[in-house]
Amino acid sequence: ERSTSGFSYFSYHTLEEIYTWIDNFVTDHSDILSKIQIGHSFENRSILVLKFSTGGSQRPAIWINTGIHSREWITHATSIWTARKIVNEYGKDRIVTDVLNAMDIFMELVSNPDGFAYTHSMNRLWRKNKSSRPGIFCIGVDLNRNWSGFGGNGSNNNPCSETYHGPSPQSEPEVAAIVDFITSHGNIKALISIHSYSQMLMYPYGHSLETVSNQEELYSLAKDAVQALYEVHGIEYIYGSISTTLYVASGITVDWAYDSGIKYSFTFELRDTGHYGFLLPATQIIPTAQETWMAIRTIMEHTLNH
Ligand code: ING
Ligand code: ZN
Repeated sequence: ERSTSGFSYFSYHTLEEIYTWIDNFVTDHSDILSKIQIGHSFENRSILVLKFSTGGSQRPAIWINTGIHSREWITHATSIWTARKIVNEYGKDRIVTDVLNAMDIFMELVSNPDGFAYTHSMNRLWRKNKSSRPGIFCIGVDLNRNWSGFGGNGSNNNPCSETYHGPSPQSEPEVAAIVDFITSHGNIKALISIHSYSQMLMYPYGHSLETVSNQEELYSLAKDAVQALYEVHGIEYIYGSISTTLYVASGITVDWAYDSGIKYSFTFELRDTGHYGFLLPATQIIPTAQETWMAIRTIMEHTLNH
């Protein structure tokens, strides 16, 4: 590693720094990495995905995204560390090696680039995207309420709400880019959408208390993943379906993914439980990433074997 050797994995970074890191990282590891632009944000920023692949074509794949909510800075920092971990472990760790010999991994590090830029320039606690529409005074749509299944309980019709679902499903370019990519790929087996904070690992549904058909499998996989996470630094996560563990929420990423045929759809809420909340100190980036990695690895292994 040369071009990324000056990058600090112990610090939070701006959008520009992350995008520069992506370019350098892809250059350093061009044998297994490439960069895909899947769309543009409302303010016309590139929406980028890292592809980890050791060959083949349209291999079954695992999708991971972070930063749907721009203020959840620990999630971007975690996926950057995780990307490097995957590259470093390929050929060393049995599970990473087996996964990458059979599957591809896609990682969208900054799923809401406009919001993320705004958290650095204007408002550290901005959650939504930055879309605006004629006649509507408030800015932004909640990108975790804008998926199909849209408009039910736990979403809001008021554009000034933090959970505003937007004018129609997939109205937001940041959501449409993911839907189009995953749909046209057609072979995504697992989806992991990472938020903060609350220390939870959850699966569908969010929109109601209805149980999914493989709920027992998802429960036991979540249990194993949370155990693996706990063993790293003793951090406790709760787990279960979104609607029973957290609250009812409609139009969310993982409900759309599950109903699109992705049977392993999970969402994390990373550290902490509220002491620092969204302002998690940078000293916790590495430990958070380390423990989260063990849970992600558990989900990847199960996906590979099923
Ligand atoms: N909380 C999530 C929210 O969008 C969530 C909780 C995550 C609900 C995943 C549904 C699915 O309300 C945060 N912190 O963003
Ligand atoms: Zn969130």
